[in-house]
Amino acid sequence: KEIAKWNPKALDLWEKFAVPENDDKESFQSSFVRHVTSTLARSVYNIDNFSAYQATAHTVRDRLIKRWNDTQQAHAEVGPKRVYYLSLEFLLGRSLDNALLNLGLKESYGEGVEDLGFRMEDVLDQEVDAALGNGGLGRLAACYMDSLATLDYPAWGYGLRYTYGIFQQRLNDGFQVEFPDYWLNFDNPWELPRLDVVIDIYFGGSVSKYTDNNGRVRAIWEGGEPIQAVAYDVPIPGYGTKNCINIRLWSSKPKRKFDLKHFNEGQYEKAVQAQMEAENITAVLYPNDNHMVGKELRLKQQYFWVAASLADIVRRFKKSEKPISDFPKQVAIQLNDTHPTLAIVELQRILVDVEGLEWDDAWDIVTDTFAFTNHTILPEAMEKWPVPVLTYLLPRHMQIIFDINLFFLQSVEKKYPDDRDLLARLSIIEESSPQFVRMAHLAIVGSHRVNGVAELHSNLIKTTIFKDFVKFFGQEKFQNKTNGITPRRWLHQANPKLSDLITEKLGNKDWLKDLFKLKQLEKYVDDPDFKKRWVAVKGSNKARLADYIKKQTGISVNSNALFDIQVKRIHEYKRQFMNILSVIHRYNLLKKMTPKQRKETVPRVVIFGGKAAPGYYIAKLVIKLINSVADVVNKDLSIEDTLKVVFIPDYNVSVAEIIVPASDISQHISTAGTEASGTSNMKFVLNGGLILGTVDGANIEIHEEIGDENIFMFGNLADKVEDLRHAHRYRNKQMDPALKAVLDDIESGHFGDPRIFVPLINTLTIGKDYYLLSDDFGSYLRAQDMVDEAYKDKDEWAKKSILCTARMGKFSSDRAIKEYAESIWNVEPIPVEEVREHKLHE
Ligand code: IMP
Ligand code: B1N
Repeated sequence: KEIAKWNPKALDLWEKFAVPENDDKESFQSSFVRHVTSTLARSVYNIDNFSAYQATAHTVRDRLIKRWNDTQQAHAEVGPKRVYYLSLEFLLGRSLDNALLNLGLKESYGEGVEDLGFRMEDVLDQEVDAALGNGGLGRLAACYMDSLATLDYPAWGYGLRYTYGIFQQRLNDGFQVEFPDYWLNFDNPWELPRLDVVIDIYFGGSVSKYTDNNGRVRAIWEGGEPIQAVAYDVPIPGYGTKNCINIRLWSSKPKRKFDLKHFNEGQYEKAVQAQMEAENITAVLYPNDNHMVGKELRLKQQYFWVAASLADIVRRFKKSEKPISDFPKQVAIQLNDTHPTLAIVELQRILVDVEGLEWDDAWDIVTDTFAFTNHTILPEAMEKWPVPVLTYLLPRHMQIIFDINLFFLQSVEKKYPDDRDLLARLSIIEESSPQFVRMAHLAIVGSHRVNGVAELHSNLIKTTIFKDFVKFFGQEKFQNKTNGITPRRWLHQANPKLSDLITEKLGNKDWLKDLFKLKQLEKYVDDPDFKKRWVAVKGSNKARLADYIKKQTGISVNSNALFDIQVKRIHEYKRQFMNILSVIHRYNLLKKMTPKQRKETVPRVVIFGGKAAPGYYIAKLVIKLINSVADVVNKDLSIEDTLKVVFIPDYNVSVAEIIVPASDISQHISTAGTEASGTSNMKFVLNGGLILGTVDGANIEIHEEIGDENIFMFGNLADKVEDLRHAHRYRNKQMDPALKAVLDDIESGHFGDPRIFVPLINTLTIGKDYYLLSDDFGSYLRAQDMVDEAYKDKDEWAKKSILCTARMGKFSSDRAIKEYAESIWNVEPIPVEEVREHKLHE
């Protein structure tokens, strides 16, 4: 508009030379060659698969940028309420295949790249994962961004641009070793550096009081040396829409490159020290899942990120020139766990100290703006920060937290006079020495909605960790939003053959935007031809995984065997230990069998994958035990290929895309009440794999949807867990004999030097068996037997597999996002195309 005022002809030129939207093969090839020669400065004589990937990626990037611009412009013109998803983790994985599919370019570009002498498969395989997350929580954020884009919501994600993502895992003698994930080694075509979008972030400094013109005492915080937050934008294209949303990732940078005084004195280390400290902030993702490690640098990451994000959000709001009281009408902020809780304090600080609002008016705006998702009830995952650390890093914020707590406790006191215990339990401050700030309490008090991530979990938080808050605030504040997954990546992209078969049967691709449409597949469960094709797709996915296993581990597996898969972060509560113990049990049975009996048993390939946090000693021992068992079992010719054990190294999103479509059975066997939801369970079932699982998290709702016959459930229920734990403490209970035999077997040295495994075995024997392996082992083995029996009837199994997929509609992240939008955020879709057409017709 500015340009048009100055030179009316300019707009025509802009239109004329706008990036072409031509999506045919030839346009792709012309762009590909241009990028090879200009962007990469290579030639036809000097191009390999990696350059082909880069040229293809840059071609797609051009299209993404156009959509990004159109979308952001449309939103700027309409000025809708926006939703901001604050997540310290975005586990995006690869982008090229996803963008090609979401933009509908896969076919034409595939042909285009083939003509040029490459295979799309090899090209796609060049990309390194963007692995800025640990596990479920980070991947959930990525699925939610896909759904927000696909459903045309005006949404932004905010996170950190870690220089190092989650470590790469390799195995050395069966032990996990970690290697840094320097994912930005080559240029990253999926980000748009906004080197001009820079925000100064302060730590430390001091707070002073002054009296303003109205005679009110106000606080002003003057921080120490600023550190710069630089924006990098990651475009997220929706499927079957031109909407393209944004994840803004902040990277830390020193404000001054080096200290001139030290530099001039020749003290070069000192001169660059500030620079290094500033760059450290976004250097590395903390590699812990469901576990808090109270490192100061982590707290600095959290504040750096929320302060930059809020400054950006407030700036964008102010462009609307609406009164500040309209803030919650324009802005919804979702807190992905407690990691961004300081955003609550930062907004209160901005409103009171900078905008000059009265405390109560500011606080109403704050609480109307924020909503908080809890993802775990494990005590070791609950974030709390020492008051002394907060006081010196963020003195003004600490004062504000004390004030928030004071006013909150006053309101509690008013409603429940003389209940000191209640006050202590609800307090944001833990009165220990030193004091701690309980971030979950702060998040609840500062939000208008709190939600869990599956029915059971949402009920549990209301009756356990947040019980007193429900009593005070009432039920309405506490909701459930069962997690979901995007069918675009987790079926269409990861399992192209199944996707094609479904599309052929249903007559169109509408199911990719309305997953309940899969229900129509039920019509075909007894159609022999369809069943045959369904089974063939599973077979080819298993063969693909078998190839991958051979390449990665050297182990040959029979793809006709039952593929039994447990892939997820290694954690005691997830009980991979119980799984490998049951494998030993199976192995011992197989050894005792006659050849005839062995012939009649179902051969199994038991597949494990997952990273252990580098400091999690017991979890690392589990990996070692799996590999030690694998070494013995896989070499043992006497069992005649009836059992193989595989640990796939470096499990990540792109490896998951190969593994998930290939399961017959996947295991989700957490102690009841410990896995908030789980999302890989949804991915496996969506791809026609059955579940062997406990009555926990989203397993329960999957069971409800797909029916009793199509899932294998076992184990004690969540409401029994506490009692069982107590029983352990007061009675030296008898261990399940099968379990005892297996432990004896390990201790006999059958799987290598048993001394290594002593601490692991002690968690069950002299430890308290906190995760109740002994209580569930018997029913686990019985459930395993039922799996074997059921697998013998191939036809029935095929039917179960189809019904699984057909009944997974509920678990689309589209459903989850619509629920958030309607009952928490109060935001509406903005169809970008309609806005643009409107504009053009004006
Ligand atoms: P921000 O909201 O200022 O961060 O801008 C994000 C993006 O939205 C910009 O890069 C533009 O693409 C778009 N945008 C922002 N303001 C306007 C506007 O006034 N008109 C059209 N597009 C805008
Ligand atoms: O969040 C997922 C759930 O499906 C899983 O059940 C749950 O375990 C997972 C601190 C976490 N909860 N808490 C974390 C991750 C990193 C960290 O530093 C906690 N991850 C989960 C999605 O709802």
